[in-house]
Amino acid sequence: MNKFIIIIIFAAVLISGGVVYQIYFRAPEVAPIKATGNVVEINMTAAKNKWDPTLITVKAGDTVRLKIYNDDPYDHGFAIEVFGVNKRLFPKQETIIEFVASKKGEFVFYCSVPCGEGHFEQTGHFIVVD
Ligand SMILES: [Cu+2]
Repeated sequence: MNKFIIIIIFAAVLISGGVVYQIYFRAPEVAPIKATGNVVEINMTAAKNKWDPTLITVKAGDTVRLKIYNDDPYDHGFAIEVFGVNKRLFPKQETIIEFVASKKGEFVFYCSVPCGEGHFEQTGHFIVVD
C-alpha cells in the first residue's frame, strides 16, 4: 500500500479519536472556561512576609487584575502556578498582574522570591467559583 494512504488513515484515526474524546469522555473539570469580560480589581499588600488579603474569591472566567503593593524594603514574588502567573514585586511599589481565572477550584498563591524568615508561610488561597 502507498505510504501516503497509510499516513492519511493514521491521521484520520487520530483526529476522530480526539473528537470522540472531546465530545464523550472529557471530564467537565478540564473543560475550557470562556472569559466573561468582567474585570475584577483587587488591591493587595505584601508586608512583613504576609499577604493581605490571604483569601481571594472570583468567578470563573473573570479577568483578575491584582494591584499588589510591596510594603517591605525587599523583593517579593507573586505566583499562582495553575494560571502561569509568577511576577517579581519590587520594594515600595505597586505591581499589576492580570490574568483570566480559567479554571474552577481552590489554588494556592505564594511568594516566589526567597525573602527571608517567613517566606514559606507567605501563602494564600485563590478560589474560583461558578
Ligand atoms: Cu518570599
